[in-house]
Amino acid sequence: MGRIVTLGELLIRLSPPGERTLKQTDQWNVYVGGAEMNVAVAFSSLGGDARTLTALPDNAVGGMALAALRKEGVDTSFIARQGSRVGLYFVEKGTSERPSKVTYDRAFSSFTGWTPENLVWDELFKGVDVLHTTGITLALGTTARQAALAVVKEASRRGIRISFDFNYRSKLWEINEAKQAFQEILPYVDICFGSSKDLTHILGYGKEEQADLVTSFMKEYDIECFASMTRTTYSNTKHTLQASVMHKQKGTAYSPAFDVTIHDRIGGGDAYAAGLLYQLVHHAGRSQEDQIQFAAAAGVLAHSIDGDAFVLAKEDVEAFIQSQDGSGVV
Ligand code: KDG
Repeated sequence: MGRIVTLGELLIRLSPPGERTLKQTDQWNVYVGGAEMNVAVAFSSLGGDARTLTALPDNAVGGMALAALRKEGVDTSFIARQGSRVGLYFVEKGTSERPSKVTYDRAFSSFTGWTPENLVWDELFKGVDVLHTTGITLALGTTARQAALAVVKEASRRGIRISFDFNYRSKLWEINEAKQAFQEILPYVDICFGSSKDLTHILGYGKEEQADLVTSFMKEYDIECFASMTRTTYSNTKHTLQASVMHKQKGTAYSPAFDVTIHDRIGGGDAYAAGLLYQLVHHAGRSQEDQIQFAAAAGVLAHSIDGDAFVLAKEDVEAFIQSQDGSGVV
């Protein structure tokens, strides 16, 4: 036991170096990302056992992406080699004066045509505690949505905990479509990553006091725990980040608020999700305060790393916590 499986699309990110724009650049930094891939890489880097379920073309680009996952210790043995392309996205880094810009070029990626029909469930789920996916996967079309639901239902039927991050991307779909898809998956979800804005803006909950809002949501879908990360933004280069987790029996715990200098913020939410999953799977007996502090610290550190994926070890996270207040998790 102690293993997680993540399900979603791998994306290759192309970014001009520094603060150059797409039009200006003649050089590119290339990173392997995709929210669910990032969670698998982060979980593995922290010292856990992560497997990922996706599809990549059987060509050199697919091979490059596969190698990047393997390098970080992710189990790639269930990745299908099919279809003709890896999804791409382009990111222009923002400055204190102008926002970052994301442009997707991901239509018809190999993953959007993937179905779970050839999976051997017993093999896939051997030793697995948690299956993690996100709203991005549900946004990638009917085939991806149905595939995700089928995997989630099978995992849930086997007693595997389902972890879901809303990860709403307005460039991928409309709120009404997202609401319907979220309502379909939420009855199977045990661990949910999101914000009160997801609950009000997407699911249509009333704007009551935040604690009541989350409590009503958790009751309605029988969610075991709901984790949120709040960012108070000062600029595109600095913000303050605080995470909280509400457990249906244990109540709510908060991390300290961390001031963050943003080197590269993409993947911060995924590192934080992986950090909490790592704690829930490997340190279930720790206090919620320690667990959420570790998760938030992983999210903070991710902002200091180039690229989408978090590639630090749990010792780095612990050293960072101790450097902040001397009371870190050991
Ligand atoms: O959470 C980080 C992801 O947003 C990034 O890796 C790209 O998966 C991605 C997406 O769809 O935006």
